[in-house]
Amino acid sequence: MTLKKTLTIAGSDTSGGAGIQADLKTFQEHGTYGMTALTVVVTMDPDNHWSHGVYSLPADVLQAQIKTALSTGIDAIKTGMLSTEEIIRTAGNAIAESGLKNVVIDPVMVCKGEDEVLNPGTVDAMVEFLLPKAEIVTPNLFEAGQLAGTKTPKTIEEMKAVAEKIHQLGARNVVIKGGKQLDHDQAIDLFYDGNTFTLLAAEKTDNHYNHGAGCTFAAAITANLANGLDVKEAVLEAKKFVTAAITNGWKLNDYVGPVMHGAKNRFGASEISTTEV
Ligand code: PXL
Repeated sequence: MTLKKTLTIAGSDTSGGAGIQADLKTFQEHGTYGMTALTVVVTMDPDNHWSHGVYSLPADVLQAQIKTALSTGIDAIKTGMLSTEEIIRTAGNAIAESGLKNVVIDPVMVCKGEDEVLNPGTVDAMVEFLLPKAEIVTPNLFEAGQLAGTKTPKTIEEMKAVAEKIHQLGARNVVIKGGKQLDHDQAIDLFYDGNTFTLLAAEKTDNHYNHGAGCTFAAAITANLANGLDVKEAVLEAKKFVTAAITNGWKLNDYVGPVMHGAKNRFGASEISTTEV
């Protein structure tokens, strides 16, 4: 039996909920064979309120990992936390050389609870080296505003305008994760394929244990593309997967509660509704 191969170019979340750990768990749940190219190691200090340490790997080490993985014939690639401009350029150029269409860009700029953009200049590098290669880009509200060079969208109309801008920058499809943050009675994401805007809505949960939700959503899209779904179907199925994961999020310690990556396959998918807007 051969498996579809999925590669994540991302950081290690030592606590296991986000980053490559989320990606590999999610790939596994989708029956794809996960591979990794590590960009950065993130640690958490239990003696200092779980504050994050961020340790970047050299770009040539990243380059060598991507070369290894691509040589095996990858079906879909996802990018996550890319900590420096050089790392972003290295990833973007390698993706371009691969000629792969199934490219999911999760433009990670902050970890939950830490509110700095990772590094000045990384947003410009993402726009230059990653967006033009994206089959789909998966920003949250803050990241969407940063990529579009506008303020953070707060309404569905503002999300539509920002999605159009990001599409013009070269991403073939855009899904903006409104999640629970929008002033709406459901958890809303907006999908745009260059023609049509579709709202994806799930019931809001009052569970605050959602660490790793963004990585898990993008990894599920990546696996779904590798498994042959079209982009919209891949996004819809990923939303069902991540909603189940969030609904079953759990407390790891006093600081962090990860999603349960395997929840959909154990407890069933969550209901999602779609509406064109
Ligand atoms: O959730 C964003 C994220 C992505 N990647 C890594 C992280 C985090 C947040 O903690 O550690 C490696």
